[in-house]
Amino acid sequence: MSDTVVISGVGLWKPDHVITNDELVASYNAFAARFNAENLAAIDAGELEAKPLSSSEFIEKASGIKQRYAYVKDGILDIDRMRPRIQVRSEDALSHQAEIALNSARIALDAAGKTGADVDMVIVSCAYTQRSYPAIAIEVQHALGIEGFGFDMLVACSAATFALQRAFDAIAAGSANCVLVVNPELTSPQIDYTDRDSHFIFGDVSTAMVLEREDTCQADHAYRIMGTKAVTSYSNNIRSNFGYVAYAEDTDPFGVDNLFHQNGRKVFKEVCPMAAEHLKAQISELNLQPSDIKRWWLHQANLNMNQLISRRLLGRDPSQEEAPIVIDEFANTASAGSIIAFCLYHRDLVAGDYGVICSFGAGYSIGSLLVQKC
Ligand code: CO8
Repeated sequence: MSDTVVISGVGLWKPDHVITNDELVASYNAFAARFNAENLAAIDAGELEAKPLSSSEFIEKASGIKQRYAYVKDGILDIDRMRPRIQVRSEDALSHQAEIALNSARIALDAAGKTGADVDMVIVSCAYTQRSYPAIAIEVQHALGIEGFGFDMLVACSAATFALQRAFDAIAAGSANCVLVVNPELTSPQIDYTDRDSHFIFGDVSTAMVLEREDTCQADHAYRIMGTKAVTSYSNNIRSNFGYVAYAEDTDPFGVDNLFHQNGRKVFKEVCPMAAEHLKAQISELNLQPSDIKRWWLHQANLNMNQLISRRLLGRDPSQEEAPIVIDEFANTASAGSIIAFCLYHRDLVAGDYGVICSFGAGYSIGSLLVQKC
């Protein structure tokens, strides 16, 4: 029996609806203009801050984002609402998040040549789950007819890489044979679309991966996991305070302070060096140099961040083949970003090529996997 663990199938599902920077900015600016007109007296008296205007040029230059996908577009651009209008489903119906999880899970299972009957562990790992219990993972397990067990994990932007590490450990330890890891990143309900600094950052998507032992793998494009590395270091610079205690605190669970907010500049400055050092340390554990790595599937929070990290690793700007960028099309999709990059850019590597999947973000948290094409 092989003790090597491989990623044997990957799946990417994206919503039908696109929101361009121009559409988002037009809506935000109309909201801001109305807010400023309605509150003119208070703003003039210095009692209230005017809402500043947003711009597509700033968004693309500062982040690399050109558009994002939305699970539900209706409502987001409506200045009387500024959030998606997601229909309530009955407890008997498939939940929204399980639905998008299944969309990517089925693609990953097909790519691996597996069915639910082959899987014995399911991890749904993402920045938010739409409810506390029953776990979304157990709903996905049920829908796919999987025997075994499933659980949800929340590690913000590192949810996917940390879950892959859990899957790797479980297979290596013999507590699972075949693990389905799914990242249904339904970010749009947690975005404050009335906040100029963060209204443009996120998009919805779902990704999935199948992991198994190399001797059961029949896939055409499998990747052997050569090493995993995870680190966390406490920071208040990226926060979402939404949670169940709001009910007892008598605070507004839907208040804007409870939505995603960050000090993006500080995050940029602090996380880039941490991520570059983390990656250097990871590959040196296998006596590899950055030049030995064919592809860097990096977290997709900011184009300039990725370029800075790549420059620290390579000493030069990376090509799209070396460190693929997908943030222009998808925006920041929390933990799914590096997995999207892997899904779209992994088939062309040849046996023996090395690559690294890496996430970095809230927590702070950094997770990475060193992989080799089988
Ligand atoms: N339009 C025009 N101007 C703007 C806008 C806008 N939309 N936003 C800000 N500005 C202005 C600012 O007010 C500022 O003006 P001034 O100089 O007069 O003060 C100027 O532009 C420059 O602002 P910044 O210094 O803030 O701009 P940056 O160049 O730093 O870019 C970014 C801002 C894009 C946010 C950048 O700092 C960044 O990407 N940082 C990295 C952040 C990051 O990686 N965060 C991780 C977040 S995700 C995560 O960890 C997990 C959360 C998971 C889920 C979330 C689901 C909702």
